[in-house]
Amino acid sequence: MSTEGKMKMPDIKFTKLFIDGEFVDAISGKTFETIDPRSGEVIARVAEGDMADINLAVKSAREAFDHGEWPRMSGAQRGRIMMRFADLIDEHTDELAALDAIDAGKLLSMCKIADVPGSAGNLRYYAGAADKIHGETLKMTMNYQGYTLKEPIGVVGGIIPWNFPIFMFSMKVSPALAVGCTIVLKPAEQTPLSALYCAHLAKEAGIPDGVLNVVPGFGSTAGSALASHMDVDKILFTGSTEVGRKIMEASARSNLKPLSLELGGKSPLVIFDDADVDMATNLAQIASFTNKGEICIAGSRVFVQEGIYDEFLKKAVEKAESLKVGDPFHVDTNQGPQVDKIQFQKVLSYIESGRTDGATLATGGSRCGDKGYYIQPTIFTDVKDDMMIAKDEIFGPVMSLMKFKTTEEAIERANDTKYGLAAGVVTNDINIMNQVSRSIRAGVIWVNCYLASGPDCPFGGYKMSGFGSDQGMDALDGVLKKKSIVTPIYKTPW
Ligand code: TXE
Repeated sequence: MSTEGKMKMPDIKFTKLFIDGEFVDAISGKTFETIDPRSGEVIARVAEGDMADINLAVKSAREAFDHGEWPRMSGAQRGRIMMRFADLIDEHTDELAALDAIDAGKLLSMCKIADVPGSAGNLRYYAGAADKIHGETLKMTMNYQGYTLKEPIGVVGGIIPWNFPIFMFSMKVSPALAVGCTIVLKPAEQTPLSALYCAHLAKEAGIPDGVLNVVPGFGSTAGSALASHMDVDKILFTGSTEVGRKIMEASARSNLKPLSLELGGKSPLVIFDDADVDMATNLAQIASFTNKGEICIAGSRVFVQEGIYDEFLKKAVEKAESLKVGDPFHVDTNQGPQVDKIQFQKVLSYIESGRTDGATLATGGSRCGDKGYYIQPTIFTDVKDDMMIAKDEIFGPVMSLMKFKTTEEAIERANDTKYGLAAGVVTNDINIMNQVSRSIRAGVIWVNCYLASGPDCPFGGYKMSGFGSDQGMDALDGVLKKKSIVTPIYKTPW
């Protein structure tokens, strides 16, 4: 792997918990390592929050919500501060992009053009909405009238994964800040660095102390303490279906806090005979290999109609083999390392299961090099719907290719999954387009594109992919509570 064109490595400035506007050590004094997936070496030691620190952070967020200025200032004022926060993120693009690249193995180039500006974009979108939150007037009966008031739900707990660290941070924090909630956010243990840097920028932007707290730590300690906390009014979670279930249990056992759960996926991409094969190949590559396949909306079940199957396979293999796997800081790299050793081994074991279950390896299938967590872009053919590689979320660069005959068959097989996060359809036939997009039970359907999104595009799963919504005005509703207020029209009869 060439080091030519390598970028300057980031300075690691923020490694402590951010509670009540200050960077502090964990009460236990413990720290944990965050690892560079290019080499397996330690980048930095980060303060390890657990239940005691979560308690402190929730106390601070509670105080800021119950008595502080943030929920009480006008939406326009909050919006102005959030705009400043967004500007600061833009100004620090190089540092933030490098932090996500080194912590998660993400392409530096993508972090610079997508993840970091997208995060500033999320803040700006909701900053613009902060002064446009209205209730309704209720006519009611002869003697009474009423109105609804949309109020911030309270203290929000955010628990986020490692595949889009800064972007997930902004996706959870932005709507909550806009409506006047206060927040305790637990970043993933693999990738705590950009969230801590953002906490520093939030303070610089003027977000009052206690409004945004960031507590790195492990899921079973810090995450679970947040999900079980009696003083947390809502959890916004993105992660595995398994942990989503644990968070529901924690809510049920504590204060029945409502949840928004954005969980796993195993999304289908359905390509019809009339598609332009080059375009379809590009879309399949984007769907399966973007962010090294570590993306919940990956379209890794690729169904191709029989008429173009052979041509598609040939081109898809050529394309996969042309991808350059290597240092994500290098400008020419297309795919970096998997986030950590656990993920790396998980992906390799799925590849092994594909082999033993009888699928045919068309390309890839092995690690790259002997250092770091790099895996070749991999394509399996002869995949049966009931094989593990076709059913489970692999979260790695593995495409399962399947042939189909009719539209009805494609729809049925595309829906034959416990998940329902996303889907893609590639065709020029408007009738097929309409039929397939209405028939697949998934939260977002891409027609002749894949992964295209924006802050105004609501996003949330069907089935075991969760419930609740990220992005769009729907995410605002998730952190608001609607209250009805009723008054007599005439003098009260009592
Ligand atoms: O996710 P976890 P992991 C899927 C993907 C991946 C698998 C495992 O298939 O291979 O999940 O990844 C916190 N109470 N996705 O293990 O465990 C944890 O600390 C409260 C899909 O990293 O779900 C982290 O902050 N919190 C996904 C967050 O939950 C807990 C993105 C996610 O971790 C907790 C990532 C607990 N008991 C993985 N246990 C997507 N939908 O995008 C863990 N956490």
